[in-house]
Amino acid sequence: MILKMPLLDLREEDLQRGDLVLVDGMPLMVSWTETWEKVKQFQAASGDLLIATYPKAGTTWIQEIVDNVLNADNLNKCHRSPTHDRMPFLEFVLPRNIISGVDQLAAMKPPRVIKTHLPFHLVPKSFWEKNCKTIYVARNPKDNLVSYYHFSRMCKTMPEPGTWEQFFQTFLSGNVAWGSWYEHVKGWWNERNKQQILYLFYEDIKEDPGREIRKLLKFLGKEFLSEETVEEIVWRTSFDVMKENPDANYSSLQSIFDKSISPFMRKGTVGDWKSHFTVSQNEMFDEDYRQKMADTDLRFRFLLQRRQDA
Ligand code: PPS
Repeated sequence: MILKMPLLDLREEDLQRGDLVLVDGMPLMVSWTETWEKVKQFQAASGDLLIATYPKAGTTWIQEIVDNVLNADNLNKCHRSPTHDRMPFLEFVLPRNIISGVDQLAAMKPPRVIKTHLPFHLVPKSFWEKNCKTIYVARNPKDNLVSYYHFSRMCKTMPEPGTWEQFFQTFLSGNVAWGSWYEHVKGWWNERNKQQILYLFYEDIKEDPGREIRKLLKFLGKEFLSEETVEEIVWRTSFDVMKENPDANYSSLQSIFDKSISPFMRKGTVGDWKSHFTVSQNEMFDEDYRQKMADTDLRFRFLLQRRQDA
């Protein structure tokens, strides 16, 4: 059963930008902490699939790809409901506690596909006790930052981002919802070989979605999908097609998102940071990146060589 979000029940006064508070050391919107104990106690079931990302790293894209892969026998099933109802967001809380991710998941028969932005160390332990598979997508931090900035401007329940320069500094300090990008991507990277984690990169999917979908098929034990079906999934989950798909473009959250400020499906490219970063911001960022990434072999691509189909 799918427990749909009753979005029409939302009042404008419910949509206040929340301040951040620390939950187990991670900054989160204060209203989202109401279900935090339930999130921690969440019981994953064997076969549940976790999709984990830092915010704005390509979550919705990989969710749509995964749903297409799991419903490859009848791709129309991907239109059964919008993303947030098909694949609930574990730690999500609507204002006034109208519904939460844990409520939605409780009403859903396993195996479920579950979205989270939690850093590895805060993921409920039951996922690892039940040996659940996780797909993690990471995106280069410059584009991730830009996307996070525009999202914070248009999403009425995110903390106020301030100016571009202010948000740039806030992102570097890690005092954004779900915490530091650096800790997130490194935390998951360090665990990737200890649990069943497929670690993917936004830039790789952009460069060659068919290749990355085949990695996913192998991980999920579905290598038998035909080349033709993979090509169809690539097409169905391309930026332009998803942008027009009301079940995948978050148009159903129009009461929370102000698309006159920025659309959810904004640009979907690699390298948009170049049109935002000043020269001095870029130098500062590179130095900070160099220091914070000195203790890892995790590497990112900030630009793609090949022409993009964006
Ligand atoms: S969220 O709110 O954290 O779940 O957002 P998330 O889905 O992680 O990230 C949104 C960004 O992903 C881009 N996007 C895509 N890029 C390429 N192809 C496809 N199909 C696609 N779907 C979503 C979306 O445009 C956001 O990035 P920006 O850079 O802002 O455009």
